[in-house]
Amino acid sequence: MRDYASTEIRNVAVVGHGASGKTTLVDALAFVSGSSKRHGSIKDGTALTDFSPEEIERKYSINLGCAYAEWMDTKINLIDAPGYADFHGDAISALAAADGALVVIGASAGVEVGTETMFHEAVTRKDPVLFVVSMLDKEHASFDRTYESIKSRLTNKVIPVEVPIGEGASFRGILNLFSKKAHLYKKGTKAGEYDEAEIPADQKPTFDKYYQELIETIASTDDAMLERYLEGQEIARDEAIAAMKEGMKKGELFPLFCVSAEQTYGTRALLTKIVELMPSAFEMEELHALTGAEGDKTVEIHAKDDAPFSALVFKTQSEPHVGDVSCFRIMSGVVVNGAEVFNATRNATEKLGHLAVAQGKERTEVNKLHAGDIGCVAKLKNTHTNDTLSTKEHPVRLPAPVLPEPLVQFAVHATNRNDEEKVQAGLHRLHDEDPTFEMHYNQETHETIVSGLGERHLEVNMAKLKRKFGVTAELTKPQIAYRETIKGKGEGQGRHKKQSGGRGQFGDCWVRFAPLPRGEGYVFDDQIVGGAIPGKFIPAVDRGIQEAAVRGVLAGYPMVDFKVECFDGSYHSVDSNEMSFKMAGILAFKAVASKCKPVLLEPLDELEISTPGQFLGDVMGDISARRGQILGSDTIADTGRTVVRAVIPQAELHLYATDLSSMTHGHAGFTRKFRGYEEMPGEAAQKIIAEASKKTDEVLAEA
Ligand SMILES: Nc1nc2c(ncn2[C@@H]2O[C@H](COP(=O)(O)OP(=O)(O)OP(=O)(O)O)[C@@H](O)[C@H]2O)c(=O)[nH]1
Ligand SMILES: [Mg+2]
Repeated sequence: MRDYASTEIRNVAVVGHGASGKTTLVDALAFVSGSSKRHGSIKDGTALTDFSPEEIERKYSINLGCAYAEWMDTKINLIDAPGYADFHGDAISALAAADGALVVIGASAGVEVGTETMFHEAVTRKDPVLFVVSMLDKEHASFDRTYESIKSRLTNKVIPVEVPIGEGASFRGILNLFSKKAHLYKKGTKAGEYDEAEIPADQKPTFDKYYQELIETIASTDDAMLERYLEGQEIARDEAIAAMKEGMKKGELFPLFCVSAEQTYGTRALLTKIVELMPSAFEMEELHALTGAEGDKTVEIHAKDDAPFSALVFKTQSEPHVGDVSCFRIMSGVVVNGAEVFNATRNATEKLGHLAVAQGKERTEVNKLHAGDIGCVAKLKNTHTNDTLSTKEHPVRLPAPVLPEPLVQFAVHATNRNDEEKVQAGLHRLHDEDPTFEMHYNQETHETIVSGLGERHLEVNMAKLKRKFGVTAELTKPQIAYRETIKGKGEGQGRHKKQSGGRGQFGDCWVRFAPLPRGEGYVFDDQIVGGAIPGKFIPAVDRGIQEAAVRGVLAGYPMVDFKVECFDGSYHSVDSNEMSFKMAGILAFKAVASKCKPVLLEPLDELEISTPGQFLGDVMGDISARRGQILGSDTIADTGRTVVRAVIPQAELHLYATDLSSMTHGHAGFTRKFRGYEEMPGEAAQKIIAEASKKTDEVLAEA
């Protein structure tokens, strides 16, 4: 491959709802341009950017994928983003690596939730957006309906630059409004070849209508142009394109194109427009990065070759037999094959051996890459997704894209107990690749918890674990870390006495229990006067009580938030020792705690749920059904959405993300954070207590 300078590079993220045809489009664009040798397909498992076994098996994208199309002396880097919400993290990373977005919309489905999400992400990032109506050959395809759905649900600044001739089975061409020509396709077209023709007579009214709309819209972006247009002057193609590009940059215009990627119809015109309308990598807006490992200063980063090298690693992926493959976007400077670079995020030096560009899973070695380009490299030792590569002389850290928080949790257990360590190591590696997949150990329930963006996300990661690291693990509903406390006061004795020949054991203590406010833990108060218990044995009483409290008195959960006063006792000058007083403490706990109105505490989370108004009733009703308490709600005027704040017991939140999504057809979102512990209401608590005693009985029966 030849060298491409920053001005000759376009970086485009291909985003949209699940199954809208993104991967098929990326494959077709790379193939039609001649940069990829084979026209792959999802059905055959040969699509360029869906090459992992997990993707081939499931027939949807899981990881972002990199490809390129060389067209009009330009290298178009295409980053294929997954569409399903479970893999939203990679879609954000794709946008972070690109300078513009193709938002793909299936012509039968129209705008869907994922289209809205990704369009808003792109607009928020101030990326120029180009809409692509895909699958126009499919049954029930409708250009008009799709166009209307964009206007009503996304933006009324959308403007068609192409209009299809025919739809569904009769889709056979496009009206190219800029060139004022028709592109006519023949059945069996292999690589987007078409006959250019005058606008067919039966299409003339359609053409006239959309042409007028296009030119008026473009002209109205500039007063001088509008004046000339109103005077009846022609707006030249180049001028119109330049104005449209400018309008896109400002977020005032969103052009719309038409394709059937499977048949390669419309792909050549789209490639041309990507080159003409998307900003070059050189036009990248300046970025602000932190310098040095400590990040003490901010610097401006420009896509210039003569600046120090800096690059954002937007994806790492480990592959058996290959090692880690890292994809990076160069933000400034050039990089040569074999260069030594510095990872300031982790304070590690890395060597870029076999510097390459990726066409799906194929990597082609290159000598040099310029500012703004996208490259990849294998076998970096310490570099993970979202790290910055730079140089030792000019270490910088680029702002990492903000990825969504994982909200779905499962406990994970190695299928084979001996594999526990390998499972842990594998899960860590999966997190390094995908920061939206997390793991932690819950000390209270002794379980490893994995969290992700959805059930499908976690299930796919278990499949990756098996294939990449050769171990299997199962996901189960996580145990809830209940606790116990007391609501009443009480006092009593713990007396341990044992006489078994030789030297005996003797310890005796009197204690008072009282509840403490939530979150205060445990307090031990030594009130012994006159040496009723010798000072050296008192800590043993405390330890005994703490040891017994770990197992509670109701259902085996740790008892918290209570105070113990040790106010009396007795000892034996020969038989008393620490062990005996610890036993006395244990006995005292058992005797007293159960008399002090013990209750179960449960962990609660605070949620902020954002939902469109029409689902509010269902969302609220569901919160009550989950024993939740609504704290308040706010309606956001310009979006018509309501944000509900509620406190819900963790025990009722397993799979909430899935349930909320099906309740609102994917339109609602939420955040969740730990709120604290509260007393569990009677009926629910009784169930947990009954379950615990059943478990104890089973253990006893087995013994
Ligand atoms: N008829 C027709 N089918 C298409 C076309 N493009 C894609 N498809 C089919 O639509 C399905 C989804 O296509 P993909 O390319 O995987 O869609 P995607 O947007 O990448 O999906 P995710 O990665 O899961 O978000 C596949 O079965 C494709 O074969 C098209 O132009 N015409
Ligand atoms: Mg895909």
